[in-house]
Amino acid sequence: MHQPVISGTGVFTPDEIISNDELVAAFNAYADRFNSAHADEIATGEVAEMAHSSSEFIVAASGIHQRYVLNKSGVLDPEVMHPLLRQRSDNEPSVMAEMALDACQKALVKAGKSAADIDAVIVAASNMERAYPAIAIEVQELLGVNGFGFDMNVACSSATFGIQVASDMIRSGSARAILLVNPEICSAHLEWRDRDCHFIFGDVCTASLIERKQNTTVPHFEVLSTKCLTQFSNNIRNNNGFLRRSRPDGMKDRRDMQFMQNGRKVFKEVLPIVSKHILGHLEAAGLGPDDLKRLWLHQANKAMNDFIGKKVLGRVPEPGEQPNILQDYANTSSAGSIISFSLHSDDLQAGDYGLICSFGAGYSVGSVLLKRSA
Ligand code: CO8
Repeated sequence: MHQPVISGTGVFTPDEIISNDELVAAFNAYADRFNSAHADEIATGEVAEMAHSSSEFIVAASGIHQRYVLNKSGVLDPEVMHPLLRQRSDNEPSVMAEMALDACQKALVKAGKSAADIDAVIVAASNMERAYPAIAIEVQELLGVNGFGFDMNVACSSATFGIQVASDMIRSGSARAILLVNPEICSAHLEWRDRDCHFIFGDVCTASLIERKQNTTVPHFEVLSTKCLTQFSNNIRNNNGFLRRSRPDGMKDRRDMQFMQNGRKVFKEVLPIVSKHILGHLEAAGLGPDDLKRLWLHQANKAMNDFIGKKVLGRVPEPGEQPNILQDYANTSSAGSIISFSLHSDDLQAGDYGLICSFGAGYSVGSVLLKRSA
């Protein structure tokens, strides 16, 4: 059996940023147009008037100040309200593969490795650009990796579940090193015309290089153990699967083809599951909350993370003990906890313990217990 380690991570961040104020101005312009176009139905009560959004609400409810996106102009155009991405030919790299390539190259540099050292690529994300061929196989080709690739999807927990899959493969010997990549184009399946959720998501891609400890030449994190949990819930859902064409009402622009959630219920139901999950994982490893130097939590909501940190540690977390990145990136689904880990882990000392934890649609919860090693 080999000891799996994370020896490098990389983050691809899009060039374009949308601030809360820009987002709210576009949404309110859309709402005003909608209201004037439907003035008669609104007057008779057949159609509900669209209320304005506000930056103050967004910051207070979520802690989000801005988000990175692949295309800003489409999202902010009240006539469009979604990203506009150039249609690529089948001979060009797909959008997800291009984001993945950038993040993987950064992870390879950080780990001091080249494509020849890698045996597999796993692309794990909330939504795939296409069903087949797997994005992972395209990334494998672009990187020049021999071996194999496959895609997997556990929504917000795609990265942590992917780390479990990759770590188990390293342990058993089926690969020497694996690139686990999380390209999240959340902007393309977010409903920007719904004020309840239009502020939540952003685009990004993270990559983690997981390999055998004996092959590592850089400071790294041993993957001590992983713990995954799922429990079915319709409170976060998207119905934009391949069966959409077969619906009797056809290919309409239906609300349920974009991200749908009952945010309040998610908040209430997921919090106790996550706190219990983390404490159970630590206990099984013979550790207590006081042994943890850092918690890299899923990045959906600041209040949610404050609550989990307090519940797990039994006190208010010290600054930096539980770093948030959602104020800059918003919710980037599976990539959020990995961005936090990537940006806020180099200062840990040999022997320090930390834990990555994701949670979200499914419901799904995934935790990864790490130990810093020189
Ligand atoms: N501006 C002003 N007012 C607003 C706005 C707005 N933008 N939006 C809502 N309001 C109003 C509401 O209408 C409501 O008014 P009233 O009280 O009169 O009914 C009031 O503000 C309060 O609304 P909420 O109860 O909805 O507000 P909350 O405090 O609950 O905050 C949140 C909403 C931020 C959504 C919060 O509930 C939350 O963060 N919940 C947790 C959600 C979560 O963690 N979800 C996980 C989703 S991520 C995931 O699983 C990945 C899925 C795959 C990726 C998808 C990519 C697109």
